[in-house]
Amino acid sequence: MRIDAIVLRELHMPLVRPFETSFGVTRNRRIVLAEIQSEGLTGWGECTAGEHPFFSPESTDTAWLVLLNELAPMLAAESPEHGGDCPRIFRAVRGNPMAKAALENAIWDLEAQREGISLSRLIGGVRETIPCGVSLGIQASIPELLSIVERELAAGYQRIKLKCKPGWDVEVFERVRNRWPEILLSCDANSAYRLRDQDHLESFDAFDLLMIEQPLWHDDFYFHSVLQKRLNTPICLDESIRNRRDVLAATEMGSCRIINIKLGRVGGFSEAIAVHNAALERGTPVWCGGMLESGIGRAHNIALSTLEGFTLPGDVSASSRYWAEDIVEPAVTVSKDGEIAIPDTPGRGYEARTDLIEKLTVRRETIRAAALVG
Ligand code: OSB
Ligand code: MG
Repeated sequence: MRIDAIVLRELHMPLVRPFETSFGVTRNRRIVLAEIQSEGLTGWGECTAGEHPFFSPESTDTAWLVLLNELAPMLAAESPEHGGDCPRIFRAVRGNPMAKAALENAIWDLEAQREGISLSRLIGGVRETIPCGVSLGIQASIPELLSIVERELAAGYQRIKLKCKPGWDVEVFERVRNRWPEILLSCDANSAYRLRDQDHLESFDAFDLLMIEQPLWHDDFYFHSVLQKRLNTPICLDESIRNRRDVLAATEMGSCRIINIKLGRVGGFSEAIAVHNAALERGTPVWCGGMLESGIGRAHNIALSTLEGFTLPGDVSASSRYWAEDIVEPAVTVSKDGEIAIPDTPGRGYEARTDLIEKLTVRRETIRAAALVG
């Protein structure tokens, strides 16, 4: 496909409520979107980098520079036929997976539109609906958290994930478990613990958690394998898993029993599918993580979640939990039984609201193939 233009935008989007993790509080998202125009069609991708390099080394600002100065010119100089061509096109650039994913996922969206099929079908998805969970941030008090859990369960969500850190963990789990003995409950530490906390982490076993997500260092496999041997609760790796090889290493070493897949963290659909396939071959369940995405990134997460190995409820939830107004039409909604229905229209299945996107844009750059500029 001929690439006519790549438009990069930064949008400012205030969250409806602050989101607190062990690494900080997010109130306002600064989201980079990639819009790729090709032969009358428009593909959209979202860069999931955070405002600060706290989850991973990328941030909104680093991704912007890498997209503008390196990746978008590389892509504009090519005519990729498939989203799957992007890893080769971007191969010279080390790291920066979230920046790469913004462009690669927009090409997958375009490819699905050109083929006249949904993105889910293009990637080989097998589900008509996907099961949804919620990720609940650290709150000012336990009673406040309990009322949020109550609300999300009433809304139908199938799994509650509690962000945790030293000082916001066992007491919280105990209170939630006492009130809801049967629900699927998990926790996510975002690397807040160290090996000296092993006895403390072992005490989490008492709460029948579905998993403990990324308890130790963001880049570690070995010490997670040491910890996993001591725990009955499965460890789930998020931050550590960057590609398919990491799945092989982590499963061989016994670093985890469950894997969280995030499109941005692994660099886009090509690697996400490879990660999924490797996990499926090894019998390791996966689920789709979230990064407080706008509707564009959310649409891609929904398509990814339809692959066979996504057997656990993900962190993909309704637009209204994040945004007063989402930038897609229709907004993402979740049914009373906690499911999202997969759209079957061509491409990502959620229209970009270009007027609203324009209104929220604080900077914009257009990249064209060098031959077209002169
Ligand atoms: O670790 O899964 C995480 C949000 C930002 C950065 C990292 C994570 C998260 C979430 C939120 O848990 C998931 C969501 O609701 O989008
Ligand atoms: Mg996580």
